[in-house]
Amino acid sequence: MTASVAASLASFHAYLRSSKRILALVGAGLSASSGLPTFRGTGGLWRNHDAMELATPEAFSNDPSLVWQFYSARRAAALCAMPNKAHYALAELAKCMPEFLTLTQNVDGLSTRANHPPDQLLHLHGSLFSLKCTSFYCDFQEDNNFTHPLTPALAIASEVSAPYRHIQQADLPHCPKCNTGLLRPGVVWFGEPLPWRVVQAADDFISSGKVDLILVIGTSGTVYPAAGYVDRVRMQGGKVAVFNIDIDESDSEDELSEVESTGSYANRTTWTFEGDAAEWVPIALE
Ligand code: BJW
Ligand code: ZN
Repeated sequence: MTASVAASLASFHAYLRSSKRILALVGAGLSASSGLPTFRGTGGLWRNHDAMELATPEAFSNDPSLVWQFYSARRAAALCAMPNKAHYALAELAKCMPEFLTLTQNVDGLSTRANHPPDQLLHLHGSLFSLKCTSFYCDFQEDNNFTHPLTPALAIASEVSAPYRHIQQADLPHCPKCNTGLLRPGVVWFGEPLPWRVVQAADDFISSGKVDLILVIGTSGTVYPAAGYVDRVRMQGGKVAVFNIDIDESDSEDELSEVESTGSYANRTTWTFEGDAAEWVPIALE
């Protein structure tokens, strides 16, 4: 570890210990070292499968067979993956800090499997293991369905890279309540609202007192409204710590200007920890 990284870590530790209310915004990079691909960038999910083609309600209604094979493979991968040290470190911090909240954009269930306290974990984009009926007349929703494959026909989709083969609609998952509606994954697609209760709980946390610190872990910060929580904390006067394998210049701007103007790391508004989140988050939160 270089002297400047050690100094940065020391100043972060001091601020962390003095913080009363902390928010964590996490994304796909948190689960990267658990073997789950991210969405954008090298190895990103969308490289072989176009995001707009697969993660929209229109895509599902145009070709439910394609979209179900994609999500079936993702369910299989998430079930095989294990939480990593960063998932556990966040869960431990939550257990010893009552005013700590994790906002996860991930749908893989790994934070829950790391025993993150459920009342301090909000799933902004739903879950791969929730199912919803698509019939307008039916309100069926099921959480924590870990069956794989969901239908015998979906056994062909056990890997994201498995070749596509058309599956008849009758052989895709159907609703056990109305018996006619096609089921869909309980995730939030582009153009869909985030779950109302989740947004409400996140807003309540932010508006019921100043958030001292937001940990931004393994997310590109390109998808809204999730990305907007960082600026909301900053506007309250809270500080930002970014953990990412690929820090871009805008992430470290505050840090550099503060170091240049004050000559010290003590009052920086942003900390940046470049590298694998599974390595850096446990070190930073210890
Ligand atoms: C590592 C690492 C390692 C790698 N260690 N780091 C305002 C402005 C502009 C647009 C909009 C706006 N408000 C809304 C929009 C539209 C849209 C949007 O944001 N579009 C943008 C693309 C421009 N937003 C929406 O449509 C949202 N809905 C909405 O706003 O509704 C309004 C409404 C109201 C009322 C009625 C109707 C509508 C919904 C967004 C849903 C996003 N869904 C997805 C798919 C979920 C299901 C699935 O998993 O398939 O969520 S898209 C995808 O992106 C997924 C992710 O959760 C999300 C974020 O991605 P994430 O996690 O940041 O991953 P990556 O790959 O982008 O980044 C990984 C990062 O990790 C990188 O930085 C790496 O460097 C790093 N990394 N390895 C540390 N080892
Ligand atoms: Zn139904």
